[in-house]
Amino acid sequence: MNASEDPQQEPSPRADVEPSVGAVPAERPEFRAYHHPAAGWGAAKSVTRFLMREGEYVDGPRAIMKMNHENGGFDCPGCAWPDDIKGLKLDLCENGIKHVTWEMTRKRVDRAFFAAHPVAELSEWSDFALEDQGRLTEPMVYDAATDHYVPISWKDAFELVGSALRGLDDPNQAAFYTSGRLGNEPTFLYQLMARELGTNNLPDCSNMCHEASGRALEASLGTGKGTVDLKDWETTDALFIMGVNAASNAPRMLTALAQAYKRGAQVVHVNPLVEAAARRTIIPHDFVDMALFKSTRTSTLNIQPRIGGDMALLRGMAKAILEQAKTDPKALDQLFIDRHTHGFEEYRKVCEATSWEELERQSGVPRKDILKAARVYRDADRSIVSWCLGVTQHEHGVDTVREIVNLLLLRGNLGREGAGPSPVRGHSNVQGNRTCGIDHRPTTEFLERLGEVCGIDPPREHGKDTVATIEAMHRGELKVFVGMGGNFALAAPDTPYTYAGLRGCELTVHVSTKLNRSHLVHGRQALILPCLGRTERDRQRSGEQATSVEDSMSMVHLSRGMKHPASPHLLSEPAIIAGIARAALPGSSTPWEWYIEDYDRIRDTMAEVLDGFEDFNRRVRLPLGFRIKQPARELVFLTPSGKAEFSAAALPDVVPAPGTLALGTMRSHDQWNTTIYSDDDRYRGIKNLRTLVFMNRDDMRERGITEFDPVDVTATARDGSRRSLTGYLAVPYDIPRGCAAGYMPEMNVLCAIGDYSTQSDQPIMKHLKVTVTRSEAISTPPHGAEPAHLA
Ligand SMILES: Nc1nc2c(c(=O)[nH]1)N[C@H]1C(S)=C(S)[C@@H](COP(=O)(O)OP(=O)(O)OC[C@H]3O[C@@H](n4cnc5c(=O)[nH]c(N)nc54)[C@H](O)[C@@H]3O)O[C@H]1N2
Ligand SMILES: Nc1nc2c(c(=O)[nH]1)N[C@H]1C(S)=C(S)[C@@H](COP(=O)(O)OP(=O)(O)OC[C@H]3O[C@@H](n4cnc5c(=O)[nH]c(N)nc54)[C@H](O)[C@@H]3O)O[C@H]1N2
Ligand SMILES: [Mo]
Repeated sequence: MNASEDPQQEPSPRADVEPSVGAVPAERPEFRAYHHPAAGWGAAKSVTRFLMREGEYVDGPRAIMKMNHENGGFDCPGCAWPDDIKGLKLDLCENGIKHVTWEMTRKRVDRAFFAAHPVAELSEWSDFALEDQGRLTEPMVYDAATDHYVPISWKDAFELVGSALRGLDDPNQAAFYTSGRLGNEPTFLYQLMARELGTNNLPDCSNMCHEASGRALEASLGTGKGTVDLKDWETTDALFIMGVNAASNAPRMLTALAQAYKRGAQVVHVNPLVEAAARRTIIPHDFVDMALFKSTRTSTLNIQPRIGGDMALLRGMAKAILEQAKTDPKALDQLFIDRHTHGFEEYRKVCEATSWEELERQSGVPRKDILKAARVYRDADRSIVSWCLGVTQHEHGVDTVREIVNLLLLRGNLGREGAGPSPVRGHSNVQGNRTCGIDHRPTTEFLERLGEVCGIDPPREHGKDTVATIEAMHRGELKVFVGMGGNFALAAPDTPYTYAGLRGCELTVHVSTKLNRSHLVHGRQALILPCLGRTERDRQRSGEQATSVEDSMSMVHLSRGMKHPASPHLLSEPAIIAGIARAALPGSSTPWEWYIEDYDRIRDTMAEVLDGFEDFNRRVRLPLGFRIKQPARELVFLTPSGKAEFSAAALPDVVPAPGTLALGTMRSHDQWNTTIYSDDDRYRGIKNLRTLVFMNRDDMRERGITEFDPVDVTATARDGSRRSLTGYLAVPYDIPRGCAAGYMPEMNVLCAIGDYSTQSDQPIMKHLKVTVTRSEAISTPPHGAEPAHLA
């Protein structure tokens, strides 16, 4: 694979280093439609194979049994799905197990490894190979003279970061990125450090993920979170699952879907692709089902909108409900609308003014199917709408999430059992990060409380998000970049542009567990600071420590690692933050060292600063933890009108221009964001291939493309610049015409830095405007033969 950038764009100094993410690409790619149920024995087999490969069959299973337990144990870092409320002892999934095992590997990246491999050499390795080397063991600093990472003591490492931060003309020349698995306590310290330094530059993965959900819910309901919990999922009459590949990315949701089906609830999936979760599952911890190979349906209706067509579909459903209400007053909950909402008349007018033809065209869904979905919604006493990235990573992501709320408000599906909006968050603590202060646009009230309790004077000026951080690097305005977890270089859009930005920094610092691309695409000076993983024991002066996390449904609970640390030289994330803070702020009156001795002390301060964290230390130790109050759930709306706000936004035009396709980037089954476990995507029937484009057969035919033909994919950005990937293989798939899909992070090359939503500032990762043509660069191999670039 190679990527070319627009000649108008400034080339990156080492644009030769393109992401080469795949695992073992030498094997022949295969594509065979997958017909088996999700989870069940297929998942069990895959886990066994994975545990064998990682050599974890001794420690692995024992540790895994401790995952997601109500008392003790650690929270699965795999996703943000809540733990079973009945304290289910085997509340885990294939991908969670893979994720944890990946952290628990016995392989190590030590000083000998770095001595043997210069950065220039490592830069040629695939991303899979980098992470596959195992756990980082001690702090390393980049030595430009030899192009090697060499060992450095923790003390010197902290001093290096501290002096760089102290030497800045303006604290806004630094940015502090957070990847969403950082626990609440280190999160709180991290934002405190940034604000004590004087900046709100706190970009995070949320800027690429659910920013749109937060902003929409805030505008509609006054608080940027969902209102439901698992009990609601268990009692609802209708579940609408939009834009999420649950079988791969939130597999524990499968159990909830199967149970909903079993008790007769309606389960409607809205996705351009009919994903595995929209078919059947075998519930992995239901031993009878497993033994009898008994699968349960997980869907009663599948709707395939075009990419970006969700808002039109939702508006169509609302229009149908409003039309029905003329003869059937029960179709609307007029009492709820009158009492609790604002802006209904305007919304009704917008719905009435939009023609069915327009709704069909924009959604890509025939009217009869829109009506089918509306009927399910009308007939349900209680409905939940759940969504993930298929809804958020669009130009109009905020409007679409607000349209979800509009629909819910029409029938009073809020503030009562079994009803409400339910975003599925990504990283296991991404929601907690926001709650605990990672926000480049903090509220004045939060800053005032923080300042008062912690005795600092936080800056009021808004900070930079992910995209703004990269742009500031290019302007030379951002000199120090600290990444608290994650893999910024690969996760961010416009790969060569992001690389060049990072390389322009004076210092890049990454707190990580494994070697990744971000360590190799570094600033003039660079540090790798290795930390304890979530599975590992964190021993401090007062004894063993635990940190807390908040799941998608606002439950906060403790997570306690029990494994022996991968190396004696690892520090915990809180300890690393405190070390940097002390070096950067020598005169600080914040008791950094005292906090680290006992995390209860951090929690006591958090209880004073954060809404809903009163009595934090006691409540977090309750079985299953505690739920942060969600005012909208109690029908208290912190909006200017004091009511839930209807949004009457205009319908966007999402129909691709002739000859172009709308392309969504997504995850395969065997990957965790930028971490790739293998080149397979089991539920989509793919083996040994990541450099692919899923296309509608008719779109392929029109272009003279057949299965596995090499193609060039060219994206045109808003500013007219173009970015291409060549030699990808076309795969015919059940996807609406005009739509295409492929994998992140390889395809981030196609996503221009300037193409972010004007509503959420999120990069438009699910809606790239592309052309796909037969690749001229590579001669077409005979069908089934080894494609040239993979051979
Ligand atoms: N195993 C595993 N688990 C994970 C992750 C992982 O990488 N691996 N990542 C975690 C993170 S950070 C996140 S944010 C979540 C991500 O979870 P998902 O949101 O499931 O992530 P994606 O793979 O990007 O898939 C998005 C889905 O949206 C659909 N889609 C694309 N465009 C549209 C559209 O216009 N409308 C609709 N309705 N659907 C559309 C795609 O077909 C796909 O099914 O998962 C989390 N959990
Ligand atoms: N095109 C496209 N791009 C996308 C997306 C998309 O759908 N399409 N999705 C976006 C989304 S939703 C997200 S959330 C971002 C993800 O962006 P990030 O969160 O930045 O990326 P990850 O791949 O999750 O980070 C993996 C790295 O985290 C480190 N790590 C693992 N465990 C720990 C730990 O316990 N502590 C610390 N300190 N480090 C650890 C390891 O070194 C590992 O290499 O990507 C975004 N990028
Ligand atoms: Mo995410």
